[in-house]
Amino acid sequence: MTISIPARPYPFSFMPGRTALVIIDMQRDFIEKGGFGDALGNDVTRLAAIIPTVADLLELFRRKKWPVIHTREAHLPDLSDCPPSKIARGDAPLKIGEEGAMGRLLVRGEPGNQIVDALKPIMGEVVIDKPGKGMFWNTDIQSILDNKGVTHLVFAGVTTEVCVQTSMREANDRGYECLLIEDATESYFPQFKTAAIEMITAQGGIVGWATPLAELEGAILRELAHA
Ligand code: TIU
Repeated sequence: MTISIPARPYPFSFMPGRTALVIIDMQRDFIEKGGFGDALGNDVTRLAAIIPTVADLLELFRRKKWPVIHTREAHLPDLSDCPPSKIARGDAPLKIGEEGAMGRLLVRGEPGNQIVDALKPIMGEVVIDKPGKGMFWNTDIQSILDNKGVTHLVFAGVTTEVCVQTSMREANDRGYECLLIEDATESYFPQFKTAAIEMITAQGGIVGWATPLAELEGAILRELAHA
């Protein structure tokens, strides 16, 4: 069975069972005050606004028993997996590994590194700690997807033009068909979100597809009606 979803730049088709949801970095570090995103000078409230939509998308995959993968941007406590260039970049008052209001910034196991309560992973869902912006570099994601037979990825999370776009580009280069749920992703910069989605879908879907959650929900309902 194949499900076809209206999307930009043309309908996205996928087979249930070969499709995983990837929720990128919905962690307190980026979404709450006192975290890494806040230390970089960003207005974090923009990102919190998508939590209900991401929760609906997550619930849809859970109901269907389709695979779910959560990522976190996270470094080892000794920062041995963090390039010095990444720590040094910018003039933030707090750097990666320094103590913030929710523990050490972007460090595994710290309170700020946890996924927000509304989207907490449950048993059976994969959680990937990734040291880069992309989800493939220095992680086990490729073998996890291979073992599950996944060929299609549905993306959500933050931020659109940084970790989401980098992960989609990495996935696209590895042959995955990628759909971004455009109201389940957000940026600190609205113009960058718009531009990232345009870049992803331009040139016949050079990186992948984009569509609102309602189109995915509608396509699944239509499929059930025909089943
Ligand atoms: N700063 C910013 O927009 N994003 C990041 O640093 N990481 C992710 O996007 N997860």
